Amino acid sequence: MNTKIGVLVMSYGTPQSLDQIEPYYTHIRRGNPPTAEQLKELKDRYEAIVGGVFPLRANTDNQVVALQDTLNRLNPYGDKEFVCYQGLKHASPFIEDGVEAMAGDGIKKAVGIVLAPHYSVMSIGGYIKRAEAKAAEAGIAMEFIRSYHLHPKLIEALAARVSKKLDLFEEAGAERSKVRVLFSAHSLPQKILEMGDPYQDQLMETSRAVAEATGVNSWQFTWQSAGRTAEPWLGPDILDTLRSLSQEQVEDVLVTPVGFVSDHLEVLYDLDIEAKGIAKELDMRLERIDSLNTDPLYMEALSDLVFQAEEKE
Ligand code: FEC
Repeated sequence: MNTKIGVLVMSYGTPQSLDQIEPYYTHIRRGNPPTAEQLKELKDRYEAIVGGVFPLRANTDNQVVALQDTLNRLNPYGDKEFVCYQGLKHASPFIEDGVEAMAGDGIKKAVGIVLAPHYSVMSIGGYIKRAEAKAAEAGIAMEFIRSYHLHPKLIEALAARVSKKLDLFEEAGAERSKVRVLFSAHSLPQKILEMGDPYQDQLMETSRAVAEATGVNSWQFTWQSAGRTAEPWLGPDILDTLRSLSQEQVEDVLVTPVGFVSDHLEVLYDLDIEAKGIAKELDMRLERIDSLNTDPLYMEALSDLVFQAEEKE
């Protein structure tokens, strides 16, 4: 009989209905409930994207299914089978539920991977810490993938999306070399820099690699989706960057959110509604690359990483 290797696929999590937004937001705020005003503002954003549906839910489900299929299709071992379990940071099934489900199925060895390519102690570090603690309690030996921001298949998948959209700009009459490619990612509090966190450097490395792979010279990196807290967050924010680009007479912008791998609020609202709205006011054309979602190359990249981690165990 084949040995079952567990794969804990971790992702941010999203509510499943409008009435779950409050507990979800409270969880993100480490148990502090949002004010009525903050809650309304978040509900309004979810309603604006798809009217009460939460795309990240189905997208994460699809990614987990696609990853399990890819793992078992490319499986280089004759005596092992890979079984994926979901573990979400801020919604059910939580990271701890995923580890418990593996233990319940008798899994003894597992690999943990996050559906986000760049390491920060405040993002991936947090996922791993929770999974490690629960795995130790459940008696599962786990190996973790901390980042994969330069995996060649990830870069290839992102580069293909950038090229496809640049072709569309050209077809619409724009000069390819004049389209400004704006790589973006979720901002984090500035204090991560004093902590020597690799997040910013990894994001720059991904951006540079995609620019090189696509022959793009006119590019820059910008932050997006900063939290609504009093402390300083990494900037410039994309909305300010768009205003500066307008002063530089840039007319065409291709947003490439390298820190996200799925369609969700931070892409569908922060970029497609908010950033596009500002671009319109500034008389700029703003497009964004399609999200990776279940892109086969992305699934292959994740599978390679799982196999490598499994060999280390
Ligand atoms: O579609 C959805 O339902 C969820 C979209 C979503 C993703 C996501 C990814 C990341 N976040 C990261 C860091 C922070 C920090 C705070 C924070 C707050 C929020 C709020 C919402 C939210 N995040 Fe998120 N994030 C998503 C959604 N995030 C909603 C709360 C309202 C707001 O501030 O907009 C601040 C927490 C605090 O108050 O202390 C920090 C990072 C990522 C990318 C890596 C990953 O996916 O884990 C980093 C998707």
